This record gives sequence, structure tokens and C-alpha cells, in this order.
Amino acid sequence: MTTGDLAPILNEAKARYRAGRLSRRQALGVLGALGLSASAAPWLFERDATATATGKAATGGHAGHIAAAQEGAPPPMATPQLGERADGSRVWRVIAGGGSPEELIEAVAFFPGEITINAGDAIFFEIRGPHNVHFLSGQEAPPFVVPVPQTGTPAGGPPTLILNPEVFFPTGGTSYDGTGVVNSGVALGPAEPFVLTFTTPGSYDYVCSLHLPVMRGKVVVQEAGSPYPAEQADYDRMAEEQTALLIERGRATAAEYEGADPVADGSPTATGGRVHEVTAGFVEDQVDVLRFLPEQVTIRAGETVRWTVRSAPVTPHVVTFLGGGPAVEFLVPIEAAGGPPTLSLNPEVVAPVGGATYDGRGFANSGLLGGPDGEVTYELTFQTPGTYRYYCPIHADPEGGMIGDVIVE
Ligand SMILES: [Cu+2]
Repeated sequence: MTTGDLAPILNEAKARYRAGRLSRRQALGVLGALGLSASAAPWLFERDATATATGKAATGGHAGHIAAAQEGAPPPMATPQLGERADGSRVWRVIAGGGSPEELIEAVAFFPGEITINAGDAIFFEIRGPHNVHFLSGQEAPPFVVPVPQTGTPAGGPPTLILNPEVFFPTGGTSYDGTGVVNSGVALGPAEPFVLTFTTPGSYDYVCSLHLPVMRGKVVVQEAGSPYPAEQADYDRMAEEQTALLIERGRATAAEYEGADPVADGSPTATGGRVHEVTAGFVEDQVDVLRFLPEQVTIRAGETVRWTVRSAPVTPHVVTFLGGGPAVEFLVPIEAAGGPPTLSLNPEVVAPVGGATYDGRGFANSGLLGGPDGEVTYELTFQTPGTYRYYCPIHADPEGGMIGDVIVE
């Protein structure tokens, strides 16, 4: 792997860090996993400057990114020149993702979902968030997590899950003729804008392989010289309207879950208490809300909390209580002899840990909910009064992001 190959992961880490969804500690962990020092990521030291920036898009690069996003302005990106080129072909723009990072609301859609261009035209895919643009020519999308057999241990052991390089790294060239595979990799923009030229008339489906089955798009390529049914400005207006609608929808549904009667049905559990429902993230339509709802649930000693992930299979989550112990990382490096380490999913996070009750001490973990094994709920009964903080190690660290509290009276 060369440093260039690492760019998508670094860009993704940078984007998450700037959106406040990755702590400095986690970002350093990613660097460590990639075998890099902190000096390879100067953006780690710019956050204070960013936080005090006034949101002027003109600051360029990344400096105004977060501030601009907070003011509802599109983040400043390195945008290739859009519109007509000297040879008469055009460069268009499609936006992948977006949403309202500070509210932990992500649009899992392409804007526009379908675009009509002519042969010879190119599309700049402006990727906002953890997404890729994947043209598969009819092949099935690869899973974004894959098992690798344990080779080093005598007993074999369960397979380790790693981030699939087929999804995370770019493949294919800068043009697409309807055959083969072209993948942007999981990247976020400015350093390496993903621009793809379409050479051949046809209708081409593509996906974000991190957010299947909902995040799909289509490019219709006409013969060169055909009249266009819509202009870029029309698509931009649609993108803005649709994004705003999706954010609104995410807020409305979140408010419903937030305000729902926390006592599910009052029916006694095996331990005699009642069950309180918490939604652990949901996907509705093409909006993905990465929050625990309600964020604080108040129960009596002896009662049970049941978390339900309502975003499967698009987005998995984990419910983790640290009980005073150190934070756990979702991604950990596997050292490889003579090569850079691979990013694997921490088995401590992926597998359930602990029993059916929790007294606030030690580590308790749901394991991956909404993942390949189909499990979407997790229950814990609390016997001891206190306030217990938990978080999702995929989408937060203990200081920020997807966090909740259980208050036991
Ligand atoms: Cu999560």
C-alpha cells in the first residue's frame, strides 16, 4: 500500500474528525493503524482554528468546513470546473450524502438520484460523508466488512473481520463505458475529487456499497449532442430541497422516538421489572439518524432497557458500557509482517460481552446490532441506582457523538 492508497481512509478520518464524530484520540488511532505519525495529519491540530472560524466559505480548503456546515452553507470543496468544456462536452455534479452532521442526521442518497448526460460528459461526484460511488456493471456489491481466516493461531479461531479493501480503496480508471467495476473508494473530497467520464450511451446504475440497499443512483447517457432534459441548476435546486426534506423528516421521526412512552408495554420480564424502549439509530426513507432516542432513559431499579436498532441492514450500531474502564476502538490494526497493518473490527466490540444484568461496574457490550447476524435488540436489567453512560463505539467516543444515559432510581 502506498501513501496514495491511504488517502481515502485519511480523508474519511478527516471528515469525521471535522464533523465532531471522531475524537482526536480516535483519529490518532486510525493514523496508528495506518502506520503513520500525527504529523501526517496536520488537520488534527487545526480544530480550534476551525471552531472559531466565522464560516466564510472563502477560507477554502477545509478551514471553513464545519463552521459553514453549521450555518447551513454547503461546505467549501475543491470543485472541478462545472459546465461546458472546450470540446463541447460538459462536467456535471452529483452530491453523495450530506445532511446535518451536528444533529447526527445523514442523508443516504445521491442528489440527483438520476441524472441525464451525453456521451463524453463527466460527472464530479461530490462525496459528503462516509460514502463511495460504485459502478458494478451488474455485479453484486461486495460487503464492506469481510472475514479473513486466522492464520497465525494454532487453533484457527474465529475469523477476523476487516474493512473490505474492495470497498474502501478506489478501483478502475477515470472513465466508465458500462463494463467492469469503477469505485471512488470511501473518500471525502477536496484532496482528490472523483470525476468520472461516461463514454458510451446507456443507463447505468450505481450504489454506495456502505449504505445498501437504500443508497442507489442512476446515470442515463445519451448520444453526444442530444438535448439535455435538465440543467445543473435544476439538479442543484432539487438536491437542496430533497436534502432539507430528508433532514426535516429525520428530525420529525427522531422527535417521535424521543417523546415515545419510555415504558414499552408494562409487561413484566423474567426478572419481574418493566421494559423501557430505546431506539438505537434509525433509517427512514433515505435518512439515517445516528442517535439513541431518548438519549436519557429513567427507570427504577429492577427494570430493563431494550435497545432496538431500526437502521438495519444499512447502519449497524453497538451499545457499550465502559463502567469506568478505558474506551474501546471499533477499528484496530492487525499487524502484518512486512506490510502495513490492516484495519480490522475489534472483536471486543463486535461480540457481545457481559450478562443480562448490569450494575454499573465493568464492561458490558451488545455486540454488533443490525449487522450480518441479524440481531437488532439488546436488553439489560439494572439493579443498582445510579447514572450509567453508554455509547456506540462505531459512531462516537465517550465524549461526543452517539451517546446515551440510563438513570436508575
Ligand atoms: Cu452507531
